[in-house]
Amino acid sequence: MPAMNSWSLSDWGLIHDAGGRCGSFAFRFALPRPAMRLEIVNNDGPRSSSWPPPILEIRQTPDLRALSARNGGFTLTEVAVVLIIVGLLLGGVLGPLSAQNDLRATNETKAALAEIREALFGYAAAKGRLPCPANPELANNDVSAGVEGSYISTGCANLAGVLPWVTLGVGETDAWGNRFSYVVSTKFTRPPPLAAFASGECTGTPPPSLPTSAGFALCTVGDLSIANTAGGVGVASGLTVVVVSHGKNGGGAFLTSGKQIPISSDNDEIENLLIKDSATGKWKNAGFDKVFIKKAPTVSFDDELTWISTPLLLSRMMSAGKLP
Ligand SMILES: [Ca+2]
Ligand SMILES: [Ca+2]
Repeated sequence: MPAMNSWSLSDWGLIHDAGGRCGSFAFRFALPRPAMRLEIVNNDGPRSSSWPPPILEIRQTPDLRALSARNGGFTLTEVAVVLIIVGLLLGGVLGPLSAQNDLRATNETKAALAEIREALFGYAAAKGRLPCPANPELANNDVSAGVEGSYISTGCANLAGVLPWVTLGVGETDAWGNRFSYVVSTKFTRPPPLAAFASGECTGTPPPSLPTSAGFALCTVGDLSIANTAGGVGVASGLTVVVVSHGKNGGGAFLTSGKQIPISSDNDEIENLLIKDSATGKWKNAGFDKVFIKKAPTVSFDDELTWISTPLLLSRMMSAGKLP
């Protein structure tokens, strides 16, 4: 019989019994594997007078069943069982794989945030100030994308935007491809030497001397804070800078195109994103302005944050010899 590459009618005629007598009338089909040949048998035998003959049985002949077994052919029941097992295995494997991918992305983002924090310490030690946010709406093929915004003697023109990744020399995005939102406390963005304290800053008699190597003094305090939920308990206050990854859901994050992903409906996530102030046209922190939420992930909250407290920054500046 010629090799069969597809379903085809390979033979038809009479099937003889062991004694060589005519048995039944049959059509024989060859499947891609010879071992899986089927016969459609008319048990009425060759004497059948009707055409097409009544098909009474679809079967594999005994010798073909044996051949099928030797060649590893499968019955429908066996195939069904294998498919069920494969389905169970895939479900059991893909679920944990997805969870592992999420965990790896979260850990990569946490590591990126830790690196950003160190870069901010280094920048402050070198420049005597923290960098201004970058314009979040610039696509990353714009020469100004990722570069810190403008500032004057009193600090940054804009206090909220995205991390100035080019200025800091760190990665532009988190593990999900979204930019980090970045909000900084005004007083810590002033360039040294400081010309004058702000109103209410560093009061005392006699007034402290103005720092010459930093834009802030040991008595300067940041104005950003962290809570455990919107309107909830404070976690940290007097912060100089907050950096936010908007997590896997990316709600409110800026893409590398400069477009903002639609905001999440989670009230705690809303606290962490940026909105444009219609009055000033500047970006600012949404919800309670300058208050951010840090808490364990939930179904709708997956933001990752890092921040720098005032005492910690002052300590690093003293170690760097920038503050007395
Ligand atoms: Ca989020
Ligand atoms: Ca807020």
